[in-house]
Amino acid sequence: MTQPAARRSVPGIAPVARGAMPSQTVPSDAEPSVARSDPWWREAVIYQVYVRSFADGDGDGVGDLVGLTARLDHLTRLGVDGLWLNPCYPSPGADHGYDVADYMNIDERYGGLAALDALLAAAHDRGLRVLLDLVPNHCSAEHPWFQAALAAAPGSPERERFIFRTGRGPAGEQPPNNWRSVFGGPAWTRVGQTDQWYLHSFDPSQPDFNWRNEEVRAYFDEVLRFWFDRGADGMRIDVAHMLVKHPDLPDWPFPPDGSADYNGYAQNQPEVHEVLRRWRAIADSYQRQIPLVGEVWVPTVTDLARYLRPDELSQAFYFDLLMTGWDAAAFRASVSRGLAEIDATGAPVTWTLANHDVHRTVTRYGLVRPEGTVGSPDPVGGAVRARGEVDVARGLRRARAALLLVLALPGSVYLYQGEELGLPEVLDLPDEARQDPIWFRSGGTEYGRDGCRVPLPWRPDEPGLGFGSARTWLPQPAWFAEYAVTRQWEDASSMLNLCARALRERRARLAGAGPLEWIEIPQRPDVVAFRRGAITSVTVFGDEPYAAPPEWGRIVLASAPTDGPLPGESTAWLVADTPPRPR
Ligand code: ISL
Repeated sequence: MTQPAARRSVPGIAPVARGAMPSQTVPSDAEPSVARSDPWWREAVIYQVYVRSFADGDGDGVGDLVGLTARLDHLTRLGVDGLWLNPCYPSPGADHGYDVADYMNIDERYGGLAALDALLAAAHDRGLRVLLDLVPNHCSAEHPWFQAALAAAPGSPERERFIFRTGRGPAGEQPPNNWRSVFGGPAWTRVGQTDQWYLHSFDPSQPDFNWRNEEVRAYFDEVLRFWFDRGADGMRIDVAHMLVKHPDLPDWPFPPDGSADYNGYAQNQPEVHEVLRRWRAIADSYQRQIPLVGEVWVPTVTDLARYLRPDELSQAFYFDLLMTGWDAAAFRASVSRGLAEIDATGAPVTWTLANHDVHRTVTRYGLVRPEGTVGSPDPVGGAVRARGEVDVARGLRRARAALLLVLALPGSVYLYQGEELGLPEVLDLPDEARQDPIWFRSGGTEYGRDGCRVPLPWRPDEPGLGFGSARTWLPQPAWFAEYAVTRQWEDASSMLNLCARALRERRARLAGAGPLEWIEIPQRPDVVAFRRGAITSVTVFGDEPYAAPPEWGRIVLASAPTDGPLPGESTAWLVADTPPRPR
């Protein structure tokens, strides 16, 4: 049921031929001067592809790059500007690719390097950019450097690339400090029965690199150049705030009542900015605009803004809004904070409501009765992966409304695959199917992230719902069929059609529209409205309908059916035939 791909010409994209490796010295930017002055990514909508769950090209139950390339029409029809691929490098898969064993290759299970070249060519041909995912904080324990470190003596140059320390206690049998792994348990693993331990901020199979070591820094310079030379259009940077640790690795004063897990010595150290500046210089040495998009979880928006100084990251996900519940005042405050603090850096705010680490939007907004506290080892896990009774219809209404609100904001937007389908989280995966290391490391107290990673439903009446294999790597629930792509294209009121229309309207009416202007509605504190470019965006957070003043114009798009007042829990975009005069 897919339509032929629309061919768009986008300045700055040079088609990359299958198997070709554009060289760094040969500019691959068709119109560098245009792109230079107006970076393409500032207002881009990027679709996040969790490759193993998007589409399966070889029938083994796991999504791959061949499957993705074959379904790019879905993304062009949706109308996004590009895609970000979660890691698909060779990896034992303990954290599904966030444990990289070879940084300059593509896993054969995803089709190898040839499949990536083919994807780049096909995407560029359609005017879609492709961002890859850099995982620099840690590698896989199977990476040759870590294997060499284990084989080498304490204090050797091989061990210096990682963070090995002598344990505490008479025989070094206690971890060197009190740091905890984000996935649960101590952040240290002992090397056999020796007194040596190595640091892993995540799973023991993901040893942390020592970013105070020049060899590590030089290695990642090479990794970045490798992918940019090959035609990658940008990089998402995994846990960009965590690379550098406090030089003395002191104990962190965790509150004894266990109320906070944040460890200020394990992240957000001043020297991390040296690394980001170095990468920025590399990206800027190319003749095309290459964004570096950071995954940065830091305590405040002010902290976040430090990563976005002009010579550091181009963008960083604005998780503040993702962590905000369905509440008018909180939403508006979060958006204002982002615009004030992030805009001041000169970087665009990079909005996102979902990714592969958090509960799906429909479920977050539809949670009517949370189930006590979440025993999450991860400082933000409890907020973004709360469980309990979910009102799916309500969650979907809110997710539709939130999506329209966000798409009207100035800046760039990241959509997580399945968000365009309004997929809810799969909360009831059988325990034996779960694969997330968080599930194992927390001793089963935190269900982790598998529920947002279930393979996508494409066609309702095929085995595996058209994913490409009958047995998918995580089981799809029967109700996934209702959300299938083909079914949604046929339904004018579907989330997919709403999303596609919103992207079209955004492109047509909001490109280069500049900042927003809030509209105060004192009598309705549950309504958030702003004007931007030709559009007035109005979101009703409460249940009561709201009649927008006639001078705001006619509705061009609404997240819920209406022929008069806007229903509760909806967003509408209005356009006045004569734009209101600036006040
Ligand atoms: O998961 C989180 C939010 O729920 C963050 O607190 C946490 O830091 C996050 O897990 C970091 O994410 C990134 O690095 C991990 C990987 O498992 C995630 O998938 C990735 O997005 C380790 O590489």
